[in-house]
Amino acid sequence: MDILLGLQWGDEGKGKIVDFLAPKYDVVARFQGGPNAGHTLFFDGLKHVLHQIPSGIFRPTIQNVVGNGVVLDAVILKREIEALQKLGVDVKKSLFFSKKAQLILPTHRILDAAQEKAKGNNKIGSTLKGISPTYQDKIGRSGLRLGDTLYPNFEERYNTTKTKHLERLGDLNGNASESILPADFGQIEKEFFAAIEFLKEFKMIESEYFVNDAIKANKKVLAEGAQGTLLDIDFGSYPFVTSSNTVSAGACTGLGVAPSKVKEVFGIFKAYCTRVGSGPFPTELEDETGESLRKFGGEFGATTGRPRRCGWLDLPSLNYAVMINGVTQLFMMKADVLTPFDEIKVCTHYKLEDGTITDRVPHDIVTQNIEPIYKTFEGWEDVAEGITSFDQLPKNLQTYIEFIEENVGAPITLVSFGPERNATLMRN
Ligand code: 2SA
Ligand code: MG
Repeated sequence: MDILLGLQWGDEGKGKIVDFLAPKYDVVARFQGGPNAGHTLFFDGLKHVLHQIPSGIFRPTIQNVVGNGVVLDAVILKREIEALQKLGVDVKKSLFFSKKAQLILPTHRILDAAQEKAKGNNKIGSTLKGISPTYQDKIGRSGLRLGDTLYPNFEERYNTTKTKHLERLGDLNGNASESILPADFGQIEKEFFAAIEFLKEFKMIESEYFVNDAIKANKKVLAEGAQGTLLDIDFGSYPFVTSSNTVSAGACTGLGVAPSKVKEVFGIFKAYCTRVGSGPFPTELEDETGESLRKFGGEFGATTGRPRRCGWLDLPSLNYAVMINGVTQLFMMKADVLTPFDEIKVCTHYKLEDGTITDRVPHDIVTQNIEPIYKTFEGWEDVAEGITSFDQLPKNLQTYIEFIEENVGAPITLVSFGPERNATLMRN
């Protein structure tokens, strides 16, 4: 099994790369996250955003697995599936769900919003898709799983869970007298149960057996990460993180595949940085340069449409991500977005509040006021589409790439300089 994941705060371009690599794989599997993800694919002049469905879905020979580590919103999933069916994708044939995937209930979404509201100025900037409350129930051992929908007592279990959620909601808004549920909640529930019935027509499987059988049969499996390493529940800038393990180890627990079965770990990063939601971002540019990055890079949330915060590449955090994930190959995305700039900066070290200069990420990154130390590079001209070798890249871009490789200790084997499949250079 190979793993592909983001090394920054998500939105590195995983959707494009899975789609690009897909012909080499038989199985593409998601292992964590849920509808908070937005994986954007471009082809034939068409843009398509996937949220919960693996990015191999557009290739008819690939089996796409939603693993046990994922949290699923049935209503959003139904919509996603119907949109794909309209495009002629045979979803019923090629999509498989783990019976162990956790279900996002309508009250989880409402709880997410209430939790954020209760945090006030310290809100996480969640996507409000119910991710955190659903993982809380998973870890609290009271969640409902997709396989539970197959039993006659599902509705009863749903109602028990809902009652607990209403109590929590009451606590969160100080037991205010106004109703804690939206007026149309009855309709929302109806849609939820309709979506559950709809999903029963799809393949619900014991995905850990499915994936391990595939590996045993010498099929090639690609685990597709969502969000990014710096949003990992353990290693991200806690508490400004998502609620799952986004790192390579998460692929093992989120699919039931042993570490000894992992071969390549592909780490994707943008030639600069973006972050959506709250939390520390040492190289953030809150000026015209940041504005230009957002404009040239089209940096808006694929799920929520929120403008993304933008800044220069951050090597201490990239290094950290390479270490935690055991990255074997680096993929650099969006090199074309930097072409309008005469000067490009890269943060090589952090200066901490006490004056210490370090290339390591401090545990208290959330409370430290970090000053990035930059090295400046000259900009590069446009990259021609269809190039086939590293030498054909602009010289200054070659210098930039070589500098990153030297400082991060993993080879950059793929460079992407546009959204289309042919704006991609493989170096081996
Ligand atoms: P959540 O909803 O509980 O997972 O939010 C917690 C934090 O994780 C961030 N997060 C993301 N960051 C980047 N991209 C994500 N996916 C969408 C996209 C996001 C969007 O592809 O653009 O459309 O806004 C994603 N999902 C979660 C989130 O911003 C919080 O900081
Ligand atoms: Mg995204």
